Amino acid sequence: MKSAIPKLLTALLLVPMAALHAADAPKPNVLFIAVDDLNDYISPLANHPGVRTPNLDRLAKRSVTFANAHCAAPACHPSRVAVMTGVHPAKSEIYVNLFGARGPRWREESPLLKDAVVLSQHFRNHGYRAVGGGKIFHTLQWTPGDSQNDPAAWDAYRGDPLDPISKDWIRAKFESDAEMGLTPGRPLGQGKLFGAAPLSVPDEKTGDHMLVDWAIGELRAPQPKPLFLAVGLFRPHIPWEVPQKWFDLHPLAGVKLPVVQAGDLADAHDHGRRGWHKWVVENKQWEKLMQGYLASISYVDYQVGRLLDALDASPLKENTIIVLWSDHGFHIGEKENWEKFALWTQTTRVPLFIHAPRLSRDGRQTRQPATLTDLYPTLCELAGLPVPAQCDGASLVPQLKTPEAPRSRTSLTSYVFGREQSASHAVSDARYRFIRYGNGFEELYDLETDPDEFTNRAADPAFAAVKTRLAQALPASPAGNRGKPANSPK
Ligand SMILES: [Ca+2]
Repeated sequence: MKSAIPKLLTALLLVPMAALHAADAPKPNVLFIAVDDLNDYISPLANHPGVRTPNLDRLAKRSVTFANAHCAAPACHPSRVAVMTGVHPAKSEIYVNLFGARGPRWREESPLLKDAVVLSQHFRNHGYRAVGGGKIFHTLQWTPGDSQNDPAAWDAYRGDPLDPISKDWIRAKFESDAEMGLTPGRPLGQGKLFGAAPLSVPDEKTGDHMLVDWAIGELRAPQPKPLFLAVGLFRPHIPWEVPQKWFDLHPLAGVKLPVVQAGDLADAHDHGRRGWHKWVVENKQWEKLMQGYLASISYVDYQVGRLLDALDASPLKENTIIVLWSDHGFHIGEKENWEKFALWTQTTRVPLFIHAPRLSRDGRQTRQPATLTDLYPTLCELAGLPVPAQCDGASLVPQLKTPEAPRSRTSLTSYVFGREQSASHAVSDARYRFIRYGNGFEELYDLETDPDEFTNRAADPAFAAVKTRLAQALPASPAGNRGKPANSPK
C-alpha cells in the first residue's frame, strides 16, 4: 500500500507527458523510391507465372500494397510531373513525353504549373532536408543533359541534377541485327535501346547500384533535420542490360510469355504500336526480351533490398515513411503492345507500397483505387504538413489505416494518342475499368472476371449502369494537349 501512491502519481503524470510527446514527436523521415517502368510482374502483384521478387515481398510485409494503383499518365514525363506537383495531367494538360529540356520546362509547358511547389520543396519549406538522386523527373540513359528535374527543389542532388543518370550506365557490346540475321525494322533502330543483353561488369559498376551506394551514405549520415530522401532507380527501363547473374535467374528455356487472345484487338482502340510486336514475333525475340525485362526486375529488386537493409541499420529505422512507386506499367506483348503509351491496366497499373510508422496496416493489400497524384497529399498528412492548393489528389491515409475502407473516387489516367487531338481518360473502381478515348471510342472491362481485358463490355446493355456510373468520374471538360513552349531557355 505504501508504494501504491507514488506509482499512481507517476501514472497520472505520464499521461499528459505522453500526450505532449505525441505533439512534439519528431517528424517522420521519408524514403521515397521511384522505379522506372516497373509493371506488375512482381511477386506482391503476381501478374507473371513464378515471378519472385524477394525484396519487394519484404517491403509488402512492412507496408500496405495498393494493388489497384494507377499512374496519372502512361509516360515518364507527364507521370512524374504529376507525382511531384500533385497536379493531374487532366488539369496541367501535360499528357505526353516532351524531350530536349534542360531544367523544369514543365513550368512553361503548363501555365498551371508555373508556380507549383515541388513535393521535395514543400518538405523543405517545413523543416526537412530534401535530397535526391537518379531519375525522379524525366531523363534517359541515352539523352545526356535532357532532364526535367528542378534543381532548386532540393538541398542536394547526386551528381549533375540536370544529367542525373547517363554517366552511370555503360552499354553492352552488340552484334548488329544484320549479323544476327534479324530483319530490319527493330523499334528504336540499330542502337539496340530496345534490346536485352548481359553487361560484363559487376553490379558495383552499374548505375542503380552506384545510386543506392550514394543513398546508403545519406541514410548513414548524421541528420540535423528530418530527411526526405528520393531515390530514382532507372531499371527495368530499356535497354535491358544488367550483369549476367540476373539473366541466369531467368533461363531462356523457362521464360513464360503473357497470355494473348486471337482477335483481342477487334473490339479495342488501336494503340498504334503493333509494328513493334510484329518485328518481335517475326524475329523470335519475344522470350529474349522477356528474359531481359525479368532480369532487370530482379536486379532492381536487389537494389530495393539494399535500401531497406541500410534503412534498418540506421537510426532512422523506426521513424521513416517508405513509399515505392513506378511511373507506369509495362507491356511485354500484351495486346500486341510493348512499353507503355496506352490506357489498359497493363499500362497504367503500378506497384505502390506505403509504410507509415505506427499507422499503416502492414502486410495488407487493398483493391481500393488509387492514382499517383494521391501521393503528395498522403505524404503531407503523414508528416503533418498542409496540402498545397495545387494538389488535386486525395490522401490515402484512410486506406493505410483500414486497407479496404471504400474510396468514393476512382483512379484517373489520362493520355493523348498520337493521331488524336483530344485527351483520352481511363478510370477504375475496385472492380471495373472504363476508358473513353479522344476519338469517342469506349471500352469497359470487368476486371474480376476478365483481368486481361479481353472483352470490351462498353456496348453490352448488362453493363450500362456501370458505364454510366464510371463515366461520371471522367473529367468534365477534357483538355487538349500542350506541346513544347516556344522560345524556352530550357
Ligand atoms: Ca478484346
